[in-house]
Amino acid sequence: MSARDWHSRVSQGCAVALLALGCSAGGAAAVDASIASPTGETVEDVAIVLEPRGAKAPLRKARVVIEQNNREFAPYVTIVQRETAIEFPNRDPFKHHIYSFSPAKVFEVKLYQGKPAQPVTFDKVGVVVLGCNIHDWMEAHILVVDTPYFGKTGSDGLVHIDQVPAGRYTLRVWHPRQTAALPEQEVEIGQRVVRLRLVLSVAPRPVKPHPPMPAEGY
Ligand SMILES: [Cu+2]
Repeated sequence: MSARDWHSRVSQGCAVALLALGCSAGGAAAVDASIASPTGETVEDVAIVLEPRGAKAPLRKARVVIEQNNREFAPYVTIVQRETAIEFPNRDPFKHHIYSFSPAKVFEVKLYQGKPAQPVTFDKVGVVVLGCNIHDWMEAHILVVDTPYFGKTGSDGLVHIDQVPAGRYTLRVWHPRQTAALPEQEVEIGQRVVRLRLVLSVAPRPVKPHPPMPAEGY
């Protein structure tokens, strides 16, 4: 899925409230967002992405790690800027074999333990779904974006994006299990904190029970 496709479908049922309020303490521009479900529950792992509408955003090198631990990926959702290299250390005492068939990045790291010799660089914008050949239930999502200004909500449904230069941005909202996309919108960032209150409908994560650990340990 390309970045353009994220919001090709506009949600009819989701309300969006956008408010710009008050000066931030240090005059630095920032975005504070809270995301709730239509019934008022907080929503975790929602990506909030700000793409500059003018000049290209600078590339920021970040060290990003997605672990395999207790036969799960952690974290479940990762957002990175294009060209970011991600490490996939296996913390389990047995092997994983991770892969993606997503057009934004097709790759696999074959049966391995410990830390693979090379990180994987994500050079195309889009969504990458990770799986594991050994453990069918393992699943994680990488959102590759063309900007360093992004964040994702914690379990409290809140996200804070700091140090955003003043200017006009396209705001995108995304969650891997959203049932309808929110429309993108334009946001003006100045010497104020932009506060967003968003409503997003997200399907529950399917419960995929882990089979008991076999005696040989995988
Ligand atoms: Cu695995």
